[in-house]
Amino acid sequence: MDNARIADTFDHIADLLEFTAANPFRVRAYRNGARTVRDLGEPAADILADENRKLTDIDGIGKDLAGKIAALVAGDRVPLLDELTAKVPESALAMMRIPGVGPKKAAALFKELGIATLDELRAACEAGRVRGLKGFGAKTEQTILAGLSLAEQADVRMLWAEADVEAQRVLAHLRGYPGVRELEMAGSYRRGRETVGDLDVLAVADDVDALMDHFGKLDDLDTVIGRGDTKMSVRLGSGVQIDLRVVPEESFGAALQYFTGSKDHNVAVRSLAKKEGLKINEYGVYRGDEYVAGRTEKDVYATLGLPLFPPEIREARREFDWAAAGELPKLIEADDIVGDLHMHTHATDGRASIEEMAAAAKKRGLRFIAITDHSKRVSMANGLDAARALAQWKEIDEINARADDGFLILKGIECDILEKGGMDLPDDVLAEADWVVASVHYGQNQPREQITERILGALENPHVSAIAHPTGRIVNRRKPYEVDLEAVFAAAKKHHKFLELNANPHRLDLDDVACAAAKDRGIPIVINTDAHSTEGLGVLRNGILQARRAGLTKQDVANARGWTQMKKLLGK
Ligand code: DGT
Ligand code: CA
Ligand code: CA
Ligand code: ZN
Repeated sequence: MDNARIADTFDHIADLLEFTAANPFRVRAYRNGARTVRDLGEPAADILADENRKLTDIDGIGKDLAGKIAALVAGDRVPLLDELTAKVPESALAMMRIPGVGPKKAAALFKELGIATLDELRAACEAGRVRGLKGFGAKTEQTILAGLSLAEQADVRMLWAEADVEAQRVLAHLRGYPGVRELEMAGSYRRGRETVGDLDVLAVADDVDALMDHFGKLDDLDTVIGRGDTKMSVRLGSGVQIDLRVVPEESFGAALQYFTGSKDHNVAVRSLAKKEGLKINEYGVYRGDEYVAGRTEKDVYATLGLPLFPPEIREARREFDWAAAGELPKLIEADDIVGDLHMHTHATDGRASIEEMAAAAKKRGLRFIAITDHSKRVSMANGLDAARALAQWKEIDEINARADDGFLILKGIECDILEKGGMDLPDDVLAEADWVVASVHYGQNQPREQITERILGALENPHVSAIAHPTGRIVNRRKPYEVDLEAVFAAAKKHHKFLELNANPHRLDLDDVACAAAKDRGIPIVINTDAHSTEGLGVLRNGILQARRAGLTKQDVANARGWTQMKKLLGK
């Protein structure tokens, strides 16, 4: 079992423990364990296999967790997990992922109303039966109903980043068969959508049957859903479905174009073909019965006078207008990014020191970073008060003074926007920072006017540089808070502020549509990782995909510039 799955298992155990009202310290031990394993940076199995090393040498891994990791790696059962699973129905667990429910409320719903499925929960809320429970009200019922649709969707769509792990594994496995001549992942995965329903892989092979046999030998294969002459579908243990299609060489480009989608994009392509007297399908482009193209995607689009659209913009939004005008944007790439302006250190809830974060960022090719630990309102994360923030910035000055490599660390902070409005730290403190990202972490259920006012207030503050994760949404888990984005755009524009595209695959906030809208209004986007560890810097690619889906170019992204240029944009 790999680190990600071990971490998921620990999170799952923590969920179950919470549901059964276990000791909170025990719950936290599993949560921390999950995080540690997820960020390990090398397979836990490798450490276990090395007789000179011990898992218990790692911070946060005690004897108990180490034993469970060993069991999971060996494929053994974990008795605690079996015990807990027997006590809590899986469907009841799904309830606690609904925003506003949580483990305690889920347990109450289960024990007192006998609600064990999302369907039953919806019915109970609609019938007004839930508001009678202690700790629940009519408002809770509404929140639950709103969250239910998200929870239901989360059951069927995985995050792109999760799909990526499986996609890379499947591609590597298929490449292991020597008779593969072409291999490409298509579908929503290739388009970089934030969530992916299933994986669609295309291949050209010397021997279709042999390739399918090989596909059937994938590690962690759960079921073969179906197998025909050209298509085979399987489900993995992780629940992911994969459709493999093996096509003739002369159809590969046409198939790749077709199965990359999106469906709406393809509908538009087909109607353009029709106007040209051509027919297009997954086998090729045809004039009557005559095959005219299909070997590559480029050929396919070229027969229609269209450019090779980057997959990320194939959503039937603006790509055809851009093509008609000959103005396809040159989309931003990861290498264009030179600074990362949102990350945490172990002063708050991060795991590494300032210098470790800087060294890791430098290794990734960045020229500058901002350290933005939490402010004191986020007490759970040991947020910084004025004195600690000032001390940290003094330390940063010293580190910068010692450095001889031109790498710059900005004195930053992720300052909370208080529930009642206003910033969590006084202006004279914020004035000492180079860079301030302002965040709404609390009071996310406030009415639209109130949340909007809070954010507008932050944008008016002369020391604030950007709004972090501006809508607060968590993909598949939590809807955006109510906010008037148009008003936020207008204020950001007026005060020369940036809006963040938070690259964490769970956030991706602003999303592609909102980023495109911000671009239209001339507001620079800053793509940040919000890393809590050195590995966390790697999520930049998720942000880049989302930015590309928004049609952003290097010019639209603030941190594709050096810090001097960024300051100019901020009017400093
Ligand atoms: P997903 O899996 O729900 O995240 O989204 P996709 O886009 O990967 O959709 P999927 O797996 O159902 O099909 C892959 C691509 O195949 C899709 O993006 C476009 C193409 N496709 C599938 N069915 C149709 C169809 O009925 N008409 C057209 N024009 N294209 C289709
Ligand atoms: Ca798909
Ligand atoms: Ca599919
Ligand atoms: Zn943060």
